[in-house]
Amino acid sequence: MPALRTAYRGCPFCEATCGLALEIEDKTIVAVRGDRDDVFSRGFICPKAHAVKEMYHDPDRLTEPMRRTANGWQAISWDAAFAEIAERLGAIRSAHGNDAVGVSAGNPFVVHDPAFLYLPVLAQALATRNVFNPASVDTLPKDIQTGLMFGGWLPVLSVAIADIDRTDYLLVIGANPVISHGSLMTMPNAPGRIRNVIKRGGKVVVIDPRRTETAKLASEHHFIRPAADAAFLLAMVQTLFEENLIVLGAAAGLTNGLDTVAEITRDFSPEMVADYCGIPAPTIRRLAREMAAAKSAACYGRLGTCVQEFGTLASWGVDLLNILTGNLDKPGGAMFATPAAPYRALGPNPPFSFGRWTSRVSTQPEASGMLPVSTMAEEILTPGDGQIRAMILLMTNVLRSGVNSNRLEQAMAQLDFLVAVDCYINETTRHAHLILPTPPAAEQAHYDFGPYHLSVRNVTRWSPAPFAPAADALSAWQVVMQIAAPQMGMHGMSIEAADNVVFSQVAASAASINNVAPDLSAEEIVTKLATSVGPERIFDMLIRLGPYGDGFGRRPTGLTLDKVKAAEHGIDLGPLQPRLREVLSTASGKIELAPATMVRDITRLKQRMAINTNDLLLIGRRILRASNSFMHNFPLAVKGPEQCTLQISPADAARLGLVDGGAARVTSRVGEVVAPVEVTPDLMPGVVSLPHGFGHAIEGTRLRVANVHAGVNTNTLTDDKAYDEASGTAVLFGTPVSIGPA
Ligand SMILES: Nc1nc2c(c(=O)[nH]1)N[C@H]1C(S)=C(S)[C@@H](COP(=O)(O)OP(=O)(O)OC[C@H]3O[C@@H](n4cnc5c(=O)[nH]c(N)nc54)[C@H](O)[C@@H]3O)O[C@H]1N2
Ligand SMILES: Nc1nc2c(c(=O)[nH]1)N[C@H]1C(S)=C(S)[C@@H](COP(=O)(O)OP(=O)(O)OC[C@H]3O[C@@H](n4cnc5c(=O)[nH]c(N)nc54)[C@H](O)[C@@H]3O)O[C@H]1N2
Ligand code: SF4
Ligand SMILES: [Mo]
Repeated sequence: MPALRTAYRGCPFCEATCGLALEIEDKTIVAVRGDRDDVFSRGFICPKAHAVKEMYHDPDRLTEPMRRTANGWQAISWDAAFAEIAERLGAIRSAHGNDAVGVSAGNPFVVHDPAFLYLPVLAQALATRNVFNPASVDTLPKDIQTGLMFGGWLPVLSVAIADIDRTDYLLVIGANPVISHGSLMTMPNAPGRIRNVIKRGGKVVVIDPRRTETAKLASEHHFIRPAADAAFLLAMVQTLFEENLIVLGAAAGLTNGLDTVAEITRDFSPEMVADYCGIPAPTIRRLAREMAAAKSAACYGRLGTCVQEFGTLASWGVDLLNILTGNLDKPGGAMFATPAAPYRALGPNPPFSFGRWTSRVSTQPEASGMLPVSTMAEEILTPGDGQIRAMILLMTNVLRSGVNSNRLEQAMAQLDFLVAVDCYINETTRHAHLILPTPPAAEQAHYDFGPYHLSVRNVTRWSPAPFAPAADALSAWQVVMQIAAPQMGMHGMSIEAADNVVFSQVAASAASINNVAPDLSAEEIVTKLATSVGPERIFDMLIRLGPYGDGFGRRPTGLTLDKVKAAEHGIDLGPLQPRLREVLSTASGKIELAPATMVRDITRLKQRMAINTNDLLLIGRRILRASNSFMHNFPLAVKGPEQCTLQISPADAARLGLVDGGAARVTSRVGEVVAPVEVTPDLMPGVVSLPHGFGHAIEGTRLRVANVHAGVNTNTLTDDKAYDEASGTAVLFGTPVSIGPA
């Protein structure tokens, strides 16, 4: 009889960090359950957790490097693949300069895989400005807003989080955590936590153009016109000023620019914005008064306030409300997590970098060293100095996730050299010259580094690998190091040796800030961590240097990675703690309430409000059982009724001659799709919704399950010329479309 065992591991498939208990029989995962003893998730999981099993056993998943040849895909050795990459990248860089090679990291690379720690190594090795990552798809407005208001070099990891477990009033705008399970807000069991706010006697209000699954659990929901959030939130702030409801709380004495905010919001009274938003003025006033009167309150905005025409202004509005109702840094308000392995222990905290350079073609600003993904296609397609001629894709299916995918497809097909670190031959990787597969979550250890910076409770947990990977398998960080090392002049060095060089620099940077003890040297860090390697060594260092850490022996009862590993269900480090003064790192030492970027962008908002069109607007929708594009090859994720439908309100359907179950032709400035119609009162009139990540069943992929549940690709419709101009973020929600029966 094969041995039965239970392996505990965090679920890697979103930011919620749920603990899993995998039932394993020999080499087979027989069941995926929630770990009831997990200190944070307490047994909760969502259907995506089963993807650990489905992916591990997926016969379409690649396990060895593949090379595209005239006769199809051929397996090649890792050595041959790395030799070809070193040579081709070297040649392209010497002929065309460093910016000729671009790097784009996808969602799994930064969420599931510890290799994200090595993205800066690769970017530095290539010395390219053309670096894209998921934050440059979905987070830039929040990142830039947080950076400009609070400072710090990696603001995406210092976002103020709604303290949902203690709040009396939660305003959710443009997020659907009941399906997404939260983003920039780490909270296992989002549905339970939302219900608990109401059970405690609190209130949850949802503002969304769709009556979402979250809206259905909430106390109250209001439809809003897509991209009207900035105007709506500024009108709430205007009410606070007009009715003398401003309280600064923990931010008192720590703000600049309050008068500017007062002046700007004068032009955004509820009466002035009501028509544009689709929310009556008395409702806007009431919500502002309620939020001000609540014992504690927090406003939480996510994708709906980011991937839209006024993402930076909307993100600004979210935190203005949190600050000006006195809820910043207050239990039950908007607080900052205190992670066990803080990014700030990596070294000095340079100022937030924004607009140090701009993209070559459409001059979009850099933020924290990355460029908006909206610029990728034009940077590849537009000839001239600095044109991208080679790309390294790190777990991203950009031809399904990127804006205006037909244009991106043209771009990918034209590259001189395309390398994909990926384990599928999908819509994007089929264009690659080389595909380098790395082990799935079931064969990989992990630490939820990013999510714990954004967590509603301070916790820590190590995820060991349930299975050992094959002897010749390489983890993504090793693949990244093998690509980077020759470009840094480290030819022929072993991965371990190259990693030692990198780590000695990391340790020197960390030691330079003396956050534990002045006598802690880089040598001591390197010596004490000499037996480990890779991401694990960096996590160990950060934990030991972090606020709960052992300080490399100086605080003997403190945490080390070994202690974290020993607690297989995680360690609870308690509720969020006030820490505004520690987090705040602007040049002035104050919260900048009115950064110039936002003040300038107000003119554009006013112009848009003046020419408000009645276009039909397309927004997105996430599906419960799959993450973005890559789970559609798992039978559990796609079984049942068609999920990729065009949702439309009964009024619009009648007006346009569409019937439920029929087909609609949807056309935008850049493309067209034909999608099945789902008529539902859950959509605001004037708004339609399609999920993203679909549109499979094309020639040349190896996705046998996805291809029979193909759906349509909504990013055929999204427009790469539509930006949130303050951040360069592509508009994914709010694309004008025309629709008719097909
Ligand atoms: N219209 C519209 N477009 C959107 C969105 C939207 O809401 N609407 N959402 C956007 C958002 S928020 C994001 S983050 C992006 C996400 O877009 P992407 O970052 O492109 O994510 P996926 O589409 O899931 O593609 C993940 C890729 O990683 C590979 N992969 C997955 N797991 C592993 C693994 O363990 N190992 C290896 N080697 N490879 C793996 C998969 O094969 C796939 O190619 O999409 C964006 N696009
Ligand atoms: N099941 C599942 N979970 C996921 C993912 C997935 O694909 N599937 N993807 C993961 C990723 S990569 C991310 S980034 C997170 C995203 O997490 P969320 O942001 O919570 O996810 P969305 O469902 O995109 O929620 C955005 C909401 O904004 C609404 N919206 C659209 N336009 C507007 C607008 O102009 N204003 C307002 N107020 N609302 C608007 C949409 O109707 C939607 O309800 O989810 C993660 N979790
Ligand atoms: S909510 Fe996120 S972390 Fe939890 S089981 Fe689902 S996908 Fe995994
Ligand atoms: Mo995302």
